[in-house]
Amino acid sequence: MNPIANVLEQFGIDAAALPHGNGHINNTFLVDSKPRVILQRINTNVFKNPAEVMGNIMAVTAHLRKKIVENGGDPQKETLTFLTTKEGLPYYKTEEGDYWRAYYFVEDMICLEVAKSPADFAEVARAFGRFQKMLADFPVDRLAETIARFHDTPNRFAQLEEAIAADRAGRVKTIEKEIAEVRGYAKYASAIVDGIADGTVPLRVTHNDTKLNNVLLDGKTRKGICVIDLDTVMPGSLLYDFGDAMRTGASTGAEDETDLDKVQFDLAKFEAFTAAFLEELGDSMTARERELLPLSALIITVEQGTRFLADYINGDLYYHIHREHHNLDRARTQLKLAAEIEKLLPRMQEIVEKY
Ligand code: ADP
Ligand code: GN1
Ligand code: MG
Repeated sequence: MNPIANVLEQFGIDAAALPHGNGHINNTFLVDSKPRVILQRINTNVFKNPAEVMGNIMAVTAHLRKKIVENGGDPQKETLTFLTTKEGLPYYKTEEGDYWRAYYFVEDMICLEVAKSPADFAEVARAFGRFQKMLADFPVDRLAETIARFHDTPNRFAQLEEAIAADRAGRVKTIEKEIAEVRGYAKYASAIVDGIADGTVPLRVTHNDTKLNNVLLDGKTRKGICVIDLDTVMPGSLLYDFGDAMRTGASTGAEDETDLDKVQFDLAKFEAFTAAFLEELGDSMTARERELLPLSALIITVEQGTRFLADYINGDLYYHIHREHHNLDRARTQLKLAAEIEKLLPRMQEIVEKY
C-alpha cells in the first residue's frame, strides 16, 4: 500500500489524494473522498512537538465551534473540523515518525495570494478580527507555545546575524545590499516586545500567521468565512496579527514577485483592513496597541524579510521553495514594502486616528 493510502486508512478513508495549496510549511493534499478532506503532514522540522500543536488546535476549534453556534453560524464552514483515527487521536504517527492530520475541506471557498480590492482585504480583517474576538475568553495559559519566540523580532535579527556569521551556503557575499538594508531597520525591532514586557501591550490568544491565504472567502459573495492554518495559535499580541496581515494583503504584488515595480504598499487596502479590524476589536484595545498599529506593519514586514533572508543564507532549510533564490525573491518584496511603509507611517497614523 502506498504511504498516503496507509495514512488515509487510519482515518477510515479510501480515496485518492493530490497536492494542494500554497503553504510554505506543511505538506498539504486534497483527498477526493465524500465529503472531501484536507490531509496534511505536519512539518516536524518547524513544529518540534506535533502532539502539543494538535492539543492547542483541538481546544481552540472546540471553543470556536461553541461561539459560532451561539452566534447562529455554521461551524462546519466557519472553523476547521478534524477527523480522529481508529485510536481516537486527531493525528496519526507513522513508523517513520511522520505526523499526519486530516480535516474537512470547506467547499466553495477561495483563497487569495493577492487581494483584488480593498473590500477583499476588509473581509480578511473581519475574519481575523472575529477569530480573535471569539477567543478573547479562552484562557491564554492553556495554550502551549508551539514555536518559541515566534514573533520576537529582536531575536529574529539575532538569528539573521548568526546565519550571516555561519554563512553555511556561501551566499553572504552575494547579498550584502539586502543585509545592509535589513540592518537599517533594527532600531524599530523591539517596540512590540517592549510593550509586552512593560504591560502596555497585553498578551492575547492570537493567530500569529495572518497572511492572506490563511483565510477562506466565500467564492460567490467574497465574504470572509473561515480562518485556517491554526498551528501558531498561541499567546501573542494583536499587533502581530495586524502587522502580519499587511505584508501580503496591502501589497499590490505577490509575496514572491520578482518585478519589484509591481510591489507597492496600497494605502487604500491598509485603510480598509484598519477600519474593519477596529470595528471588530477597537473597543478592547489599549491606547498603546492603537498607537503601534502602523509601526506593527513595518516591524512584521521587516521581521519576515529577516526570516526569508536568514533562510536563504542557511541554504533554504525552513520554507518550502519552488525555484532557486525563491527565499531571496521573497525577502526582496518584504524590503520593498518596508521602505514604502517607513515613508507612509505618518499617513497611516492619520488613517488610524479616523477610526
Ligand atoms: P501551511 O502551514 O503549509 O501554510 P495551510 O494549513 O495554510 O498550510 O494549508 C495550505 C493551503 O491549503 C492553504 O493556503 C489553502 O489554500 C489550502 N487549504 C487548507 N485548508 C483548507 C480547507 N479546509 N479548505 C480549503 N482549502 C484549504
Ligand atoms: C509561513 O504556513 P504558512 O505558509 O501559512 C510561516 C509564517 C510566515 C509565512 C511567510 C509556522 O506561513 O510565519 O509569515 O510562511 N509559518 C511558520 O509567507 O513559520
Ligand atoms: Mg498557511
